[in-house]
Amino acid sequence: MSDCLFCKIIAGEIPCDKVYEDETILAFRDINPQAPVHILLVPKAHIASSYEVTSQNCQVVGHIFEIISQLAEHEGLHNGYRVVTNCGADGCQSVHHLHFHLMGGKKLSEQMG
Ligand code: DGP
Repeated sequence: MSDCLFCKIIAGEIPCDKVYEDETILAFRDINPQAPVHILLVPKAHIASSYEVTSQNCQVVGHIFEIISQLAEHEGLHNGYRVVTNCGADGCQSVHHLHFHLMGGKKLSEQMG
């Protein structure tokens, strides 16, 4: 998707603070961190949101969670963390490329909505 911000980051057209990359996913630090550790994990294939996750493409979501577990260990999130994906207008999704926020390093708010 030529007009997608995260596709441009994946293509290397826009720089990012990369923490993990393999053939199917990229993880990089959020430009506006909400916690001491705030990493975004994205599939390299353009999937607009969790609305578009299907039986055909859901394998990458499981892989993202496998890497979340590894990154949480690597980032020292031994006291817990939060994983969030925002979807659509009510979910306040601002970048329309599926991504998972990994946040931790402090006691997070109990408010979820
Ligand atoms: P969401 O609201 O769930 O769509 O989250 C989008 C996140 O993307 C938000 O936390 C800020 C982050 N973000 C937006 N633009 C950039 C960028 O150019 N670089 C990085 N690293 N993060 C970005």
